[in-house]
Amino acid sequence: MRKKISIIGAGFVGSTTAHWLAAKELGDIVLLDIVEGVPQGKALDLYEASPIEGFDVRVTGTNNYADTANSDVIVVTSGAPRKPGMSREDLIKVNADITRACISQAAPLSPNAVIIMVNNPLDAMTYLAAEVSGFPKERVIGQAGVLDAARYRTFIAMEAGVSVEDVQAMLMGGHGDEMVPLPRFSTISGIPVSEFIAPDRLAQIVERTRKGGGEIVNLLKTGSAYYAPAAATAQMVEAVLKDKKRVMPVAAYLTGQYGLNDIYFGVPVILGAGGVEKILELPLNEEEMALLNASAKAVRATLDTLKSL
Ligand code: PYR
Repeated sequence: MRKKISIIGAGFVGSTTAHWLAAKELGDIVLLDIVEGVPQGKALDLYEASPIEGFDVRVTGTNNYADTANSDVIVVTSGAPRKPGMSREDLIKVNADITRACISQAAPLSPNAVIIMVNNPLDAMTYLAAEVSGFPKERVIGQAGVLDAARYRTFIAMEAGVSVEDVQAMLMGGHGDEMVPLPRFSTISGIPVSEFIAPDRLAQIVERTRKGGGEIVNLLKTGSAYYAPAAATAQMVEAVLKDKKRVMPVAAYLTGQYGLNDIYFGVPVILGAGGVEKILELPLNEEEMALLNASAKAVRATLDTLKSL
């Protein structure tokens, strides 16, 4: 039987995620939105591309949560995107209400699903989704590290003049401007990135990565990024549905790892059919730990705001 993936939110990120998932033939896709006609229209349009692209998956659009029942993966993209001048944290009130509504309706219908959160502020919305769904924490995760690491990898490849395929990079922390790209854990085909890029240029790349989401917002002016966020989400869905045991950074629930408790935070994990199957603890040095703690402090402040709403 085909796998079933429901995407809640048929905006740019949701519909582009559907596109990547369909192209990868990962399963039947249900695109849900509260706006009437939009998920139906986008789903039908994408389905009509299938004879040309040759993907045998069913794509349907709906306004009715009943159509998402028995999903293997639920992706939540619903929410307001940021505009120039806004931080991801500025979205908390409106997106918390939306997240509560989406999860309380979708989770009971798919009790065995893995939930992948994509809306912002990402780490706080993932925490909220875990709370509202009541799912085991390893089956509620947030997409951010794959996207942020992809930006970092792109900038490294541009600077070094090498294929993006050969750049592997780790990045940890919250999905905010305090995120922590880790040059010491970044290589070009196994060769330390420091062999290719001078320290001052690498520092600039780290800084550009941290502000990578904002760079796109400032260019688009009317919304935020969607191609790379959607591709990152699709890669996580694939890791779960194919039980690939991929090693990637995701927002995972911490119970003491890196000295942090009761927080969703970007860390490297093994991602498979069970969601987060293992959290990997890297031997960070003092400087890296200090940066990580600064990022955790920022996520904690957003969580405090969430809890006070
Ligand atoms: C980003 O592009 O980083 C978002 O959070 C949407």
